[in-house]
Amino acid sequence: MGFVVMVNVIGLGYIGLPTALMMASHGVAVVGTDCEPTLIETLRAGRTTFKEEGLDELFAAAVKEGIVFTTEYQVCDTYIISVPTPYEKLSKQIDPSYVVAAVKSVLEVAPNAATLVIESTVSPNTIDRFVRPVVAETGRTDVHLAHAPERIIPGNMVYELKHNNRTVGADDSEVAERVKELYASFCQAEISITDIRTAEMTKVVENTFRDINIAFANELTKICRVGGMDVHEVIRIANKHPRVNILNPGPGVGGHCISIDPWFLVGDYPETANFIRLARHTNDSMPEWVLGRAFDVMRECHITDSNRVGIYGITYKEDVDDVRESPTLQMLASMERHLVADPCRVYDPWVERDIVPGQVHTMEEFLDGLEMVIVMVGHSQIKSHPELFGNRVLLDTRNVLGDGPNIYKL
Ligand code: SAJ
Repeated sequence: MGFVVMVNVIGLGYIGLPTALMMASHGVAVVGTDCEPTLIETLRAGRTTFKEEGLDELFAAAVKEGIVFTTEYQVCDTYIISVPTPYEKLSKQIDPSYVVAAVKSVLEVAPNAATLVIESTVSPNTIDRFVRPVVAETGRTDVHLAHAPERIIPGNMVYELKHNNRTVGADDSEVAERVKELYASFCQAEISITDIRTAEMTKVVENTFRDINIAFANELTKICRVGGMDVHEVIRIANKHPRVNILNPGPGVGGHCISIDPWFLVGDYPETANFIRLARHTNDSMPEWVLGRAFDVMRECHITDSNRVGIYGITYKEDVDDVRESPTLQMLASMERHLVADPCRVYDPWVERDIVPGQVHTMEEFLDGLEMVIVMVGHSQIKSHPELFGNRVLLDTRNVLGDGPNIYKL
């Protein structure tokens, strides 16, 4: 392939790290930079920083190819910026401060004609409004900007990095083609070229599409509960229609993407993004709704001691170790608001570090003395072995445990 471009990946989190590793293992000379010294130490010690299918193998391949990890920004042809983009809780608008800070630091070292590729998800116009002025302040007219939003799904990142179609937005086709060629070093799928604002919008739209579709499934769950119907049977049959594909209802939408990106559109277009806002509120209402449902099941099963009810699953979805914006954390916060006195017993086989009070670290310790379990995450551990729960009462919010007299659904 003979492909040796010096790339500095800025931000080695859930997206930056696999992207850096993927490029390095495909012949690109990569330096990964992160401002967090302990993260760099861990990587230098030969360990990855989160669990993900195929990541350790990819890491080993990248290290073999000579990837370097550092806290310093490098002098490079190309920078890939993949830092977090949270939103302001009140205005619902994007908080571009991490992106802006990264761009400023890059500009201090970037050589003439360097290309800055923003991978972080940003709302449409963020690059025009916040990044271009930073470049203009430095008086630099030689650097190029591009936006190449990531699309990989946690749980299948390594595969999707290679096989998902991608988008590259840039100001001119020559820059776009160069960035495309860089991604084509590992991406075997189609790479569409467009302008920067369109690229920004497509990314936010993709996640909003999914949020709205999950909200629809969640609203159906509530309707079916009130109407005494089995939502899963309704969805199963409705989905046999050739143009219907309803997603899975669940205890809420977590993660750092789908639960956040739609807010960018609501924040920027508050008068018009009504449907999107409602979907967000619907999904955000689910953890509290699960709590109400748990109380109903407890009543029905004559369980009066809430200390004998535990929560299985802390992560935002199955078989990942990411707990950001997780429905379980939202539900625990809601319990606190309702002044539930004792911390609930909580267990997640994917979460080794202590995140919440009441958390235990083995299934045995978790189940000891429990009469009921609220299953918030459908990890493979229980999907393939629902018998682990014995004959306890189960509130199966993910519909993964099958049917049984002790199994209640949302
Ligand atoms: N969920 C449901 N029902 C479903 C599907 C998901 O309740 O039918 C819940 C999950 O349990 C989870 C949340 O929604 O709490 C989001 O999970 P997800 O698997 O749908 O998506 P993420 O957040 O892991 O990754 C998404 C993906 N976007 C789309 O599928 C449009 C991924 O491709 C993006 O790269 C990623 O966001 C991102 O980083 O933006």
